[in-house]
Amino acid sequence: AKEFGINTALEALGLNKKNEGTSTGSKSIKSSEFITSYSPVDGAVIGEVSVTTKDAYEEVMSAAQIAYKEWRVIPAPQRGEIVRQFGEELRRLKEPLGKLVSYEMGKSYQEGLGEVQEMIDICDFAVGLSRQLHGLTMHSERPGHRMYEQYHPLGIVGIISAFNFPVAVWAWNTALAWICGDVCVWKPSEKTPLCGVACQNIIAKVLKDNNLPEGISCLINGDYKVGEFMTTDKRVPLVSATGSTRMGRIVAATVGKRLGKSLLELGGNNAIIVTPDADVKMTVIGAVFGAVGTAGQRCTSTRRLIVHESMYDTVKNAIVDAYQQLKIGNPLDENNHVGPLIDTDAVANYNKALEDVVAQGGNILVEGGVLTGAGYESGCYVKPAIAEASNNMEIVQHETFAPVLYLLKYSGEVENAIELQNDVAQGLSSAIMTNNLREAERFLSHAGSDCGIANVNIGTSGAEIGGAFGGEKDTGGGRESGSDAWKVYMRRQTNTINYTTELPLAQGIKFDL
Ligand code: UN1
Repeated sequence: AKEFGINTALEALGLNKKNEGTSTGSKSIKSSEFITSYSPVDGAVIGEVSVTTKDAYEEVMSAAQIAYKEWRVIPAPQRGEIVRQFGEELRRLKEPLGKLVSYEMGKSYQEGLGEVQEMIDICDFAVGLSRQLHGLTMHSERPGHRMYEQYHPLGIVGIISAFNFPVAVWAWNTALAWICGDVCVWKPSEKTPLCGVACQNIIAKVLKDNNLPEGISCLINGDYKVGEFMTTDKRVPLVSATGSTRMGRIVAATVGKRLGKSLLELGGNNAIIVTPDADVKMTVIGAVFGAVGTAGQRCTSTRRLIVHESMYDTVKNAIVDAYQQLKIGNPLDENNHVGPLIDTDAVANYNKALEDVVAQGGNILVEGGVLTGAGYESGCYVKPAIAEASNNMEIVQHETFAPVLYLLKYSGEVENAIELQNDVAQGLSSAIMTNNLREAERFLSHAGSDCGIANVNIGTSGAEIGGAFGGEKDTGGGRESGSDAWKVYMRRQTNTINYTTELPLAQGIKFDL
């Protein structure tokens, strides 16, 4: 790691061997239990982050409650100015933060930088949005009455994020929530806690430079038990959670029980449909990046390739050829395409998927396997694999967070492919490769893809921040990031004002005194 400048990056981000994982901004709350962060790149210990105790959590909540009262009355464009400064700091620290993401999570340095770029982009988006938190005006049915709606902040927003996007997903949530007038408490994944501390250090400096109170951005750390502090807490009106469908069901039930709101961003089982009119070269680039990028650990990763029988052999051969070119190794070395999985549990899931697909009748086209020897000491490097399978196999229905791609065949019309693509529990991302306008439009129509994201001649991963991001069914239904996703971070109020000296009732009801 030294030769890739990791120590310099850690220093630039204010990280030490031991770091407090509970913070209200510039103030940290001490605790004696620590999580150790190991790099999947080389297995080395990067540092330790302390776990938030219940008492420390209470301190965080007090600070957040006080901060909210101050923050919510600062005009939104001025809150936008704070987010603008945060974006500037991210520009300044893009390289060290991108490097830390790559080293702690294992994605390629290019993708680490891409993640920080998503943070910068959402900040820019939020700054503009801070002057556009529009409500509608309506025409009242009563004379001399005015009716309109406005959006007010919600309060404390809890953010639970996953290891695979250890910094960007927090930024999508928090940048919008801040301009909306909310304060945020973030629990990063216990697998990438240093990314959390690094981000908190960056925003803490901005808040301090602007003399803002402690509590606008808070950090807590630990496993699901620390997450439960927030999901069960009535003081947290919105919990935004990214992770597995299993986790999302628990969060939704717990938050729902107290009638809180949850924003869920859960698993995907994303497919690319390849029709007879597809451009094969584009298909290969989109599918390979989608399947092996981030070592198959994006919720938007391509898991299934649904290929028309007339194209099947051509596409199969081209993809298998492309897999032979893949270089697997240290993700900080820009010559490599594929880095490690997050940990050895993920490697076990990968192995299990490859066993299962064979047991369920699949045919391995590109052999998988765990790499050993020099450069692979962490035990987390695996070979991206491809299996011919059918959609109804249990393993194909399941999201395995690893670079395993299933090749499926369809015949006849594009509707048959759409049916296969929709026939899974998840509904996040989908794509079609075609130069045929009719096929593309059928895929995008009411009767087309049932996913939150549907792309034409682009793969399933790598969405821009400007659109609403999220999906249906087992993906949880939440939308984050662009478009009007900001509305979930606010409460809507309908206002009717009578400027006459009469008091007519709605619906023409007569009530004379
Ligand atoms: C995720 O995997 O949780 O669309 C988020 C993409 C990225 C975000 C993925 N912009 O692949």
